[in-house]
Amino acid sequence: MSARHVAFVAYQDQPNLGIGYLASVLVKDGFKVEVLDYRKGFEAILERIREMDPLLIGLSVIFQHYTPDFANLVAHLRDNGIECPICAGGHYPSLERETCLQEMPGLDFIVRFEGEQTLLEVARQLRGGRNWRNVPGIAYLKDGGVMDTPLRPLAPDLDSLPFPKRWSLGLHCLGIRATSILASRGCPRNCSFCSIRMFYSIPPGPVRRTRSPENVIEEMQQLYRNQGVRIFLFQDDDFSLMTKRDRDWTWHFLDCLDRSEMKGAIAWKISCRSDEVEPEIFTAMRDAGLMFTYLGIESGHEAGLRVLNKHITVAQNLQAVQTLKSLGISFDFGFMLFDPSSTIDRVLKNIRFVKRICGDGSSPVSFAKTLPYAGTDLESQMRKAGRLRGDVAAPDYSFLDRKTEEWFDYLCEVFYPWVYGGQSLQAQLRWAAFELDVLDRFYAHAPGLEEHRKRVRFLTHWYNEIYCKIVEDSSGYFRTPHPGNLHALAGIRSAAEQQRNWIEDQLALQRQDFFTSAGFPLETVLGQVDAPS
Ligand code: B12
Ligand code: SF4
Repeated sequence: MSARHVAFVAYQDQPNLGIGYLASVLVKDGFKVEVLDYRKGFEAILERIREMDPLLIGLSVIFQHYTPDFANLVAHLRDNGIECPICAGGHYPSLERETCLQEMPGLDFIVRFEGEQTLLEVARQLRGGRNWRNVPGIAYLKDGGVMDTPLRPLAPDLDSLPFPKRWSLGLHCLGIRATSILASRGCPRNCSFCSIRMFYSIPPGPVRRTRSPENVIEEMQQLYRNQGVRIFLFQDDDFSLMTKRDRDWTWHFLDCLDRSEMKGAIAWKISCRSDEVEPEIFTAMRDAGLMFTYLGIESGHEAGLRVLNKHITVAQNLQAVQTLKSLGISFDFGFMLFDPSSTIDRVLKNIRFVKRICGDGSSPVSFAKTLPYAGTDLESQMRKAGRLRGDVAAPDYSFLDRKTEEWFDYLCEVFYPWVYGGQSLQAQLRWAAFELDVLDRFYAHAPGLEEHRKRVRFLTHWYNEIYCKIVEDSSGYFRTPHPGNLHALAGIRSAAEQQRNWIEDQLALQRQDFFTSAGFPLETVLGQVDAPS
C-alpha cells in the first residue's frame, strides 16, 4: 500500500479520542490512517501492518499498566521484520520517557504530551524522506542517553483542531447510540494520585483549555445528524464548573444546546469534583439532558482526602451526593477504599461513608487501592518514604502496618470476581444502572419500568450491603491475628461467593423478565459493537 499510511495500535473501549484527534490532523494533511485494536492480538496486528506497509506506527500507551504488553508487541513486530519507525505517546511515555524507551528497545521515539502537531511534523518529515530527529516534542535514545528536542507548547486553541475521527461508533445502550467527546483538556487541581496535572503542566501553556461552546455543539450536531448519536459521554478530566469563568462557559453551552435541534432529544454524562455540584447549574444541566455524573469522591475520611490532596471535605462529598439525588441525576463515583493513609480503622470509616451515600442502592461501590502512577506526587511521596514497590505494570506501595497489608491481600482475593473486568458483578450492576437512565430518558413508558428500577436498586443495595459486611466482619480477624481465624475467614469468603452468585443470577433473571415483557428485541438488549472500520 502507499507509503503515506500511518498505523495506530490503541485500546478502544469507547472511541479513543487521543488517537481520533491525531488521526484527523494526519488525514487532513493527506495521510491514510488506520487504528488496530490492541486487543486483537499480536498476530492479527502484525498481519495487518504487513499488508499496510505503513510509514509509521504509533502506539497509544494511555494506560501505564499496558506498557509491558506494548513492549512485547514492539519486540514481536521487530522480530518479524517490521522496520518502519515506531513511536509511542500518552501519559506514561510522556512523563517517563527514558524508562519507557529503555523498556521498549524496538521503539524509535516518544511523542511527549499533546501529540497532534508533533506527530504531523514527524509524518511529514518521513513522507519527504527527511530526518525526523529535530522535530520539537519528541525524545529518543542516543549513545545510551535520552535526547529531548524542545518541548512543544500545548495547543493554544482547541477550536482549531479538526473534530476527532471515531472508529468505534458501535457503543450503544438499548439501541441508543453513544459516543465519547471532549469539551476541554486538563485540570488545574493537583490531586496527588492523578497524572493529569503533571501531563498538562510540564509543557508551556495553560493547564486547562476549553473549546468554545459553539464548537462543541457543532461536533455534537454532526454526530447527532450523521451518526445518530443520542448519548454524549463527556470525558473531560473535570467538566467546566470550577471557576466563575467555567460556569459561564457551561451556562453558555446550555444556551447553545437549547437553541439546537438536539434540544430534548439527547442525554449526556460528565465527570466533576464534589465541590462543583451546585443545585442551580445542575438543575439547568439536568433539564438539558444531563443524566449521569461521575464524581471524584475518592475517600470517605479526612485523612484520606488529605493524603490524596483533594482539597475537599467529607461534608462536601456528602452534600454533592445529596444534591444529585435530590435532582434525580444518577451518579457513580471514584472511590478508593484503601489509600496510603489506610489503617483498619480508617477503612472502616470509609465503609460507614459508603453506607451513607449508596446504602440505598443508588450506585455499586468499587474496591480499589490508590496506585502511585508515574509522575504523580503520590509516587514521589512513596519513593521518599521508602514505601514504593511493584513495577510499571503494577505500581504499588506498602501500607503503614502489616495487619492492613494482610487484610488488603485477603480482600483482594475475595473481591476479585466482584469488581474486576467487564463481566464482574459490579460492571453488570453499573450497566443495569446505566440502562435505567437510558430507559428513563428514551423509553419512559416501558411497561414495568418502576418495578424493574426497584429490583435493580434492591440488588445494588444488597451488593453494597454484603460488600460492607465482608469488610467489617473480616476486619476483626486481622486486627487480632490468631491461627484459628483462617477457618472463619474461609467461611466469610465462601458465603461472599454464594451471595455474589445469587445477586448475579437475580440480576440476569430480572433483566430478562423485564426486557422480554416490555417487548425489547433480544439484539437490542444485548447490544452490538460494530467492528472498527
Ligand atoms: C476516557 C478514559 C477512559 C475510558 C477508556 C478510553 C478508551 N480509549 O477506550 C475508560 C472509562 C474505559 C477508562 C478506563 C480506565 N482508566 Co481512564 N481515562 C480516560 C480519560 C478520562 C480520557 C482519555 C482521553 O480521551 N483523553 C483526551 C486525549 C485528547 O488525550 P490523550 O489520550 O492523553 O492523548 C493525547 C496525548 O497523550 C498524545 N497521545 C496519546 N496517545 C498517543 C499515541 C501516539 C502514537 C502519539 C504520537 C501521541 C499520543 O496525543 C494525544 C492528543 O493530544 C483519561 C484522562 C485523560 N485526560 O487522558 C483517563 C486515564 C487515561 N485513565 C486512567 C485510568 C487509571 C483508568 C483505569 C485504570 C481506571 C480504573 N481503575 O479502572 C481504567 C483502565 C481501563 C483498562 N482497560 O485497563 C488514567 C491513566 C493513568 C496512567 N498513567 O496510566 C487517566 C490518565 C486518568 C487519570 N486521572 O490519571 N478510561
Ligand atoms: S483527580 Fe480530578 S480534580 Fe484531581 S487533578 Fe485529576 S482531574 Fe483534577
